[in-house]
Amino acid sequence: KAIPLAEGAVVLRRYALDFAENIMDEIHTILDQAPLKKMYTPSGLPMSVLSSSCGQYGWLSDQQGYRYTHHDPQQSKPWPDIPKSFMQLAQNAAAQAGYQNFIPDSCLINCYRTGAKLSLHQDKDERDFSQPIVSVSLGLSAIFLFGGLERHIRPLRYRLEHGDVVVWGGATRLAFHGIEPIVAGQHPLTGDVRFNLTFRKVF
Ligand code: MD3
Ligand code: FE
Repeated sequence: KAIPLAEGAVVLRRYALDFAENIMDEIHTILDQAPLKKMYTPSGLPMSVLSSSCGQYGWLSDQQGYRYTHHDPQQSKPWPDIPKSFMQLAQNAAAQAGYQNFIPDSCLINCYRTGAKLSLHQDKDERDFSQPIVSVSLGLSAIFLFGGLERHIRPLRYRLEHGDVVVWGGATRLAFHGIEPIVAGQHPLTGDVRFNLTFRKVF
């Protein structure tokens, strides 16, 4: 069942649970072709999260800034396709939240090791903010920080667990958000890490 977290955000708790093994197999196949890599903020600071992408566009961050590209720069070939099962999951989840025509062209794969975090930020590199973002959490749980539309608003803390899917649309699409440092642990499917997938329509 769909639980509204805030105006425009719909949490589908454990929605991906039955697909998690298949998703992890697909993730490993993708990462064989487009390995995880460390990103750097435009100011040159290393990020603690490791990232890769699949789909028509992949997300990159380095001293040249945040951007989406057709190619994995380390592979000189296009990003791997988004697997059909990923598309179905993302589209079904979006439909549950009222988005009947969500066709993602990018899936960002984030890998969090112990202590990895994501500072409060907005996702503004996509063209059309009326399109939602669908996120899928796998493995170790995380404390998600859910802020407001301005950076100074103190974020709410919300636990995201293995299999949780959230559709971020409406007013929450431009909300500040982040992830608290991941606490050490072991998960039967992912071992000592958390994976997060974010499905987006970038262009
Ligand atoms: C709320 N990822 O990739 S997922 C990101 O767990 C990102 O890896 C986090 O923030 C992660 O940009 C959080 C949940 C999420 C994703 C995108 C959002 C929440 C969002 C965009 C707008 C508002
Ligand atoms: Fe984000």
